[in-house]
Amino acid sequence: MNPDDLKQRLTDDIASASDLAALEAVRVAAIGKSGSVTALLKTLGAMDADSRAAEGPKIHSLRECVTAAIAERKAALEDAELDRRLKTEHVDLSLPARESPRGSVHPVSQVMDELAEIFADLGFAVAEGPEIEDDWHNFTALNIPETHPARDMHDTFYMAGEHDTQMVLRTHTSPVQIRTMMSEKPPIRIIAPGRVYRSDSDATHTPMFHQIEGLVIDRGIHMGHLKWTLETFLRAFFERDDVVLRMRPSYFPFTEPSAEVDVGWSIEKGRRVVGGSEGWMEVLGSGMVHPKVIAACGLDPAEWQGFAFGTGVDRLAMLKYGMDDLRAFFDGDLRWLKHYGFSAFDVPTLSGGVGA
Ligand code: 2NL
Repeated sequence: MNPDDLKQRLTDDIASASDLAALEAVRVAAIGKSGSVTALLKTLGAMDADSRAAEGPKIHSLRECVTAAIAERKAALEDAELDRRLKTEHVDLSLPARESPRGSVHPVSQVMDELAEIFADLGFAVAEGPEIEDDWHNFTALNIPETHPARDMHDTFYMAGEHDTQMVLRTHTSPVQIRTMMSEKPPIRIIAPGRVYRSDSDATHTPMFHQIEGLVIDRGIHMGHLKWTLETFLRAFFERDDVVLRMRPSYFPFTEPSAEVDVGWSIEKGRRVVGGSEGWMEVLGSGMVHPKVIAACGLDPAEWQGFAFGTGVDRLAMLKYGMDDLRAFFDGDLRWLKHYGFSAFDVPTLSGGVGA
């Protein structure tokens, strides 16, 4: 077929291609490997020079025209397709939103909330303070002498402070209580939850962990107040009325007398649970605030007495929710959090709590 006739036929074919697939078929039949225009191009090779000079430009121009016409038709078909979709498709604003990934509350945060809730019921406020402390608030005011092993470089993270002073990552939350005693008048009833740091790392110790301490300062405070408070707190926390306490004499520089507190456990359905007294495990340290500590905070120990206690929040979480490896708390493994994490709506209700 001569180039002019072929051009006419292909122009008709392109114009009548009603969709992209039909247009593609026309393209392949025209300028594809064995297309009609391609076949015409191939005849040039067998021509003598004069015929080639005459026919060459016609055939090449035919190829260009066809290619351009196909591109134009393709754009028109795509526009038409877009118009059709814009007319027929619409956004349904009434559909529910696609769900985005939702986080969960870390067990340590959940337990801190539970503890704050329980102690709020008992009239304790939450106190907070800096994690980078000076030597005086972290050690000296707490009757921890210069030679005490807690001050050892190996046990504590020191850093340089301003004006040639030395600062320390607080090793307990006690400095928060020191600050409260310095700035507020008794009676004082506070808990101090938060991060604390020790240079210690193995299966049962992480260099950062969470502690909660409690402090009561008032007139006429004695060990009976301490024991009742701890018993009431532990029964509310473990949600069992049969939690039994055992207090053993102990030593802390900042309390006198000092007592370690064990809770009784028993075996239920093959698992060890808090409650009863088949065996004992240590959960708290406690005691009557040392007169030297009270005096260091500017209060008269003859007038004001108090009790204090401290425990690990991570450990309490492990005991209450049956977790077995302390290190998993800080791995950031989302699978672990999915298993143990709490929904933001799991506010601590404490059905077996203090007020109940
Ligand atoms: C433990 C023991 C304890 C305290 C913390 C305290 C705070 C002040 C004064 C006196 Cl300001 N005492 N805190 C008392 C006894 C024990 O913690 O085993 N913690 C993990």
